[in-house]
Parts: sequence; structure tokens; C-alpha cells
Amino acid sequence: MNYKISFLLILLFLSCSDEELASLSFFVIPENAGSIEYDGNQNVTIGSNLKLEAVSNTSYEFVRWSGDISGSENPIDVVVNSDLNVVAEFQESNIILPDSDNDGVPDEIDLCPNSDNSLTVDENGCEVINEFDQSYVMVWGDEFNYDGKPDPELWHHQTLPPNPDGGWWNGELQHYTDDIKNSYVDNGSLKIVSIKENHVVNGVGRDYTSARLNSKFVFKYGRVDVRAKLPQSEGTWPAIWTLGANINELGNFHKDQYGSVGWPSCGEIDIMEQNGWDKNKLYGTFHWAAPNGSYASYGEVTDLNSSSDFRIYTVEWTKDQIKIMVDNQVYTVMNNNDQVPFDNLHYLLLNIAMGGNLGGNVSPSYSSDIMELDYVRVFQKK
Ligand SMILES: [Ca+2]
Ligand SMILES: [Ca+2]
Repeated sequence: MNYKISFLLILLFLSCSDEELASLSFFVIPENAGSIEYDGNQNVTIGSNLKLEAVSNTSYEFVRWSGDISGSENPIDVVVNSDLNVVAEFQESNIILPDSDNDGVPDEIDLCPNSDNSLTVDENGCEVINEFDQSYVMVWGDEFNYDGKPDPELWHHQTLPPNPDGGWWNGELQHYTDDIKNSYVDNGSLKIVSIKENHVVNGVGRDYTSARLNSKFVFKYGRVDVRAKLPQSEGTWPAIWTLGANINELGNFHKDQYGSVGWPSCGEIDIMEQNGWDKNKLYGTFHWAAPNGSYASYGEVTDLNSSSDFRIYTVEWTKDQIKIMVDNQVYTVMNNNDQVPFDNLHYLLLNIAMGGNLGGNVSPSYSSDIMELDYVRVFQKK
């Protein structure tokens, strides 16, 4: 150690030993509600006076001090006789902050103070523009930035088997549940999980459980982008799709409020389907009823390397045309006209079916698999 540094350390030691310092520890409840500020430097000596101020963040208000000090005045004067643990308690504020455009973002932090309140806005209160096509703005969606069950404001669990045999259509092998093990949100994404386990609904047993979500939102025309990673196990039949909200299917969310017709008169758009035996194939398909009432469908299949990675599955639906895309590349296109009546409100469905027509054989060693969804976004033209 050189001479100058050791001299400095001795001085510091002497100055510290002259006046004993108190250690101050600050805590805020809830953690993100605010901060504690005080006038003075970091070195608070025993016996000194201190003014502490609790400063709340937006939408919180100060309630009381606790820990080694108590009281509800703010700022508060404290005599520091020893080390102090100081807790500032806050609660969510009942004060309603002005929000001129009624988008949930207070005026003081709203960067777009005149946004259209039928649109989805970002944390700055501004409309969200589609990343591929700037003529589209977001009207509904779920970013899955929460934990637990799918948001009940946005999603309905369809669990009642509609087939008169007590199961689901297409010879599928699952029941659907609203149990958190079959659908949950964590780490920024929704997981739909199909599990090998016996489950009985209305006396009818099945060997697999899974989840089938209906969006509570309905829309006509627009663009839907869903970023998802698909299950890879043999026998899984994942689907991201729409049905006409006028379908009379038992157990769906919308019941008869938009009409009551059978399938396929309601119309169906399969934005993403995959069979159970070739996970490098992707299906985009339309089902509808021709004007004479007979069943009609049209679809294309494309190769998809690595559906185990996140890909963006899209439908762009206008009054003239419907396009199905993966990663913004079109692979199925159909004109929308009098012969192909896709001009009614639709809702979204997300599910994994097991076995059946498009799931095929399920491996005896199957235990469970997951479809992971990063976001679901619905856009419409400005
Ligand atoms: Ca606002
Ligand atoms: Ca705004």
C-alpha cells in the first residue's frame, strides 16, 4: 500500500469513529407502489434529525409508516437513535385520473390523447399497427402477459361435448376441460396441454384431456395473427381457427345471439391445422355451405419446416378475398363472393384435438404435449 492511500484510510477511519453512523433500510408495500426519499446525504449519524417523504407512483396513495417508525403524516420528522427499518405502506388510489380518450391510459402519460376507443392501445395509449401491413390496426387480442387461467374477460372454455354420442366430432378421442392443467398462461404465453388421462363427462369416458377456447370477441373481416409453437407428438391435431358466431353448436360461448344455423352454413376458416402424423405439413382450409345448402370446402397444404419453432399463422379476410399465411407468406387464397358467403361475424377457436380424422393414430407412449401461443391479435382496416 502506498503512503497516500494508507493515510487517507486512517483519516476515514478516524472520521467514522468520531460520529457513529446509522444504517437505514427502506421498504415499500406493495413493492411497485412508490419510493422513500429524504433530504441529506447517505451518512446519517446517530442522534440526527431526518425528514422522510413517501412518494407514490401513479395510481397509488400513501397510507402509513411502519417498521421502526409509525404515523401517517407525510413527510415525517424522525430522530435517528439507532439503525432504522422504515416501511412506507401504500394502497391503490381511488382517484380517477383524467382520461380524455377513454382508453385506460391517463392523459398525463397518454402520448396519443385522441385515440379511437374501439381500438386496442399500447402502454403509451397509442394504436397498434400491424407489423406486416400498416393499413391494419389492432382491435382485440391477448399478449398473455399474466399468470394463471386464460383471461375470462377474453376467453370461454368450451367443455360440453356437442356430439350426440357424448364426445366431440370427427372421431376425436379427447374431452375438453377448463382445468388449469389443460390451459394456462405463464412466462408470456398461453399453453394448451393435451394429456393422456381418463376423464368422464356426463357418463362418457375418454382417454385424453385438452382445452378448446372460444374468443368472446367476434369480428367480420380483418387480419388475425397468432404466433405459436405446435405440438410434435404423433396423434396431436392442433388448430387455430374461426367459426361463424351464428353456429348453433352446444356449449359455444355465443349461443344464439348472432343467429342459429348449422355447420357448415356458419362458415369455418382453418387458419392453422396440422395432422397427427406429419408435423412438416400445414393445412389452411375453408368450409361453408353452397347456396343450395350443400357442403363445400377448399384448402391447400404447404410444407412447414420446424413447426416446433414459433411461427406466425395468419388469415387476412376481406369482402373480396380470404388469404391464409404462415410467416406472412400466402399459401391458400379464395375469392369471397355470393357463392362463398364469408360475410358474417366469426369468433376464434384454439385447441388441440387427439386422434380422429386428422389426428390419426396416437402413440401408446404418448403422455402429454403442448401448443404454446405467444399472442393472438385481431386487426382491422383503419
Ligand atoms: Ca387516454
Ligand atoms: Ca390514447
